[in-house]
Amino acid sequence: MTVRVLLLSAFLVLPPALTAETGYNAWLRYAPLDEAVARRYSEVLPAAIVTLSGAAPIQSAQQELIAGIRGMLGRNLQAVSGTPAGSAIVLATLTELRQAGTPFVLIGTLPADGYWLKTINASGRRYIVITAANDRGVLYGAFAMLRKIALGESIADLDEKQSPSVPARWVNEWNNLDGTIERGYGGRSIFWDDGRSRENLDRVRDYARMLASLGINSCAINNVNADPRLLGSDFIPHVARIADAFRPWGVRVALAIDFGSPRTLGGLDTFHPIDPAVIAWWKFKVDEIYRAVPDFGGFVLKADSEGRVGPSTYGRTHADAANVVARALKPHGGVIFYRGFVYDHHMDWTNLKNDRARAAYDNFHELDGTFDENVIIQIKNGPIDFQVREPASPLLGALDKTKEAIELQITQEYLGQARHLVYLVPMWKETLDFDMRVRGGRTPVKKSVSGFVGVSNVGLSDNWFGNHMSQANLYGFGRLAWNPDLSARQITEEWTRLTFGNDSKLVETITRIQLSSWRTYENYTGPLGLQTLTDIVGNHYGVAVEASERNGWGQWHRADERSVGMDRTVATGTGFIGQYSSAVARFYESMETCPDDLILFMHHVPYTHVLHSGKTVIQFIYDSHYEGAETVARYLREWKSIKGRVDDRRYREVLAQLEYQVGQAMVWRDAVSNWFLHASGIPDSRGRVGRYPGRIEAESMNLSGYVTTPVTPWEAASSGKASRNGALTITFPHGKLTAPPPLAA
Ligand code: GCW
Repeated sequence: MTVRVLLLSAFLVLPPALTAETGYNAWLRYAPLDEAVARRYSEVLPAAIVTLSGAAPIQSAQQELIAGIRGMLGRNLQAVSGTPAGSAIVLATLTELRQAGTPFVLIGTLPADGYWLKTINASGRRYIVITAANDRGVLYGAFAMLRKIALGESIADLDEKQSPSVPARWVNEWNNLDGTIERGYGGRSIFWDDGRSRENLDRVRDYARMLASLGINSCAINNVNADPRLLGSDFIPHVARIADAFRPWGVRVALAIDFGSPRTLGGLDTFHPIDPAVIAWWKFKVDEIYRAVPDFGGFVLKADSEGRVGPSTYGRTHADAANVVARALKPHGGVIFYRGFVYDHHMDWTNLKNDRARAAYDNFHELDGTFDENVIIQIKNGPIDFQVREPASPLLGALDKTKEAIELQITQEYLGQARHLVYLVPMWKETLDFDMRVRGGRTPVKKSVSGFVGVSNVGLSDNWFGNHMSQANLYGFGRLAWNPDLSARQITEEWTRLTFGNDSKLVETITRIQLSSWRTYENYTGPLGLQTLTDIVGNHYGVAVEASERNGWGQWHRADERSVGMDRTVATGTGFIGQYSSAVARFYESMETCPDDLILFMHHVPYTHVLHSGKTVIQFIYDSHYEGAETVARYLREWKSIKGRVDDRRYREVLAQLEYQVGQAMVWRDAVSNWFLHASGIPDSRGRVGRYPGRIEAESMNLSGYVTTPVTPWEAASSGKASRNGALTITFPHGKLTAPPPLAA
């Protein structure tokens, strides 16, 4: 007995950061705060929490505050409904407050989803009012309040109004109905399994909670390479189940659609966008969806891209396609996100004037003004495809009479997937802050968009992404969609403190690693605007410098024995640069002003071209790869330096991920630098590339049972060769190693 009591109290005094955590609660852990801090909050927080209506998002707000305050401060708030008798936290819309009368009437307005946190002192009572124009806004206010407490900010005398930068804050989940996820790295779908909605939707509810905590208000639950079956009458009840799970968190369900559905699903002999039967089919289908899901958000459509059918089948425009669907949605208040990611993946690579980067602008620019007002063109941040570095897409800011949304990829497809730590907020900030200089003034991208869409692709893994640190990308996406003026540092510190705790060394270390990680990854996977030098026709993960070339996909870097880079100039190249406003075009067109970071994206130059940094292109490629790999090794050391400040499980899991990344960064370093040494014949001035003293090549060892085989691409293995097939004993100059046979042998 005594032993048990002792053990129990030992458990209670364990510092919270050290208890094992799976990462499931992400930034919504509500870990106990320092006692002194908790006391300060308890002094100003009333004991009761009141709602004035039964609206589900407001009920969620109440439960969330009760749970959060219990977790962080150890206090149990008393839930009350109706006008409070004493001091209280009050959760209500502005209209409900007006109905409640003095002292709750607040004079002021708020846009949809915005919130107002306000302290009211009246007749010796103290009210903390969390209000908004709509239910969802009240919920966002509750999360904001909890965030303040978790971050140690004052709540003593509140009067803070906040509203989102744009009305549409969506995530897309590229989930297939069989439960797989296209470009998903955190396990199988939380929505679908075996052709139907999952029996247990708890994860969906918890995901909606995470989205709500960031102010994300809609989620498209299937792959943009859409399965038409999803619109089938027998399938709509599955969509409705998911909508029910989302609703208490103010998240509307949305669907990706296949433009050929009137034919494949509806049994028509056409999907021609102005055919009366097709128009009627879309209307019928949309009405049917809204009967089952009255708060349905709308559609995402990928048409005429990567093998998807679209209006080009009938020689019609993207506007014809978008509008036929938009008109069906319009009476219900729904919107259609029409993807700007339209390009020809069978382009003739031998034609130096061809350029995939031109595609989005070329396809959509002239259609400006022909889209209905509930159409939003969804434009990837860069003109190619979520590469490690791209300039802002020229289409962002080129549509004056059409709504546009920026599409950012949270899932790290070309950015190390779940295996490399790469934090994307600094990259997104660069695009959002980039001044397109259109309409005669300062026009940063963030001011031109009326929507943010994040391709999230969470899965069933305990921590949703397969990497604890990747959660920061979803967090950062949501925070930027709410307020793109937040700095990368502020977002990172917030996330770190909410996710790992307030210990200052820990916050400083994790923030430093996260903030520099994009540059680090770029350094070893594709510097100077080369784009990610990966297998672009396969899984987009490992190194394959040549994979970009000699195919129709258009991710060309055009490296040959003398020079490298895509000439996108107006003067001699593809003319892509001319798609920007004249001020921006001038800046990229001239090598004098074009930044080093994008030089090979914009220009074709000799390896000996001297950069603004004073280095030649080839030496920069070598140096950046060594620097990138060294920095990952430093991350590992830095992570080890916070052992004991992070709970054991997450510490070990991130440690293992970083250890792996250190090795992979070396593989990338050697493969890319060797490839360029091979191509250019110019040695590394520091003598590292191609010379590895002390390294013993597997194929030069004395192996029994192994067979030496060539590797494709050759640069992915030292000397272009690998040894395979299960031998047991390796004898090399300094000794002997005995290894068990591989399982597959
Ligand atoms: O980056 C590419 C991906 C495809 C994806 C496509 C898109 C869903 O490799 O897997 O398809 O982009 O954005 O549509």
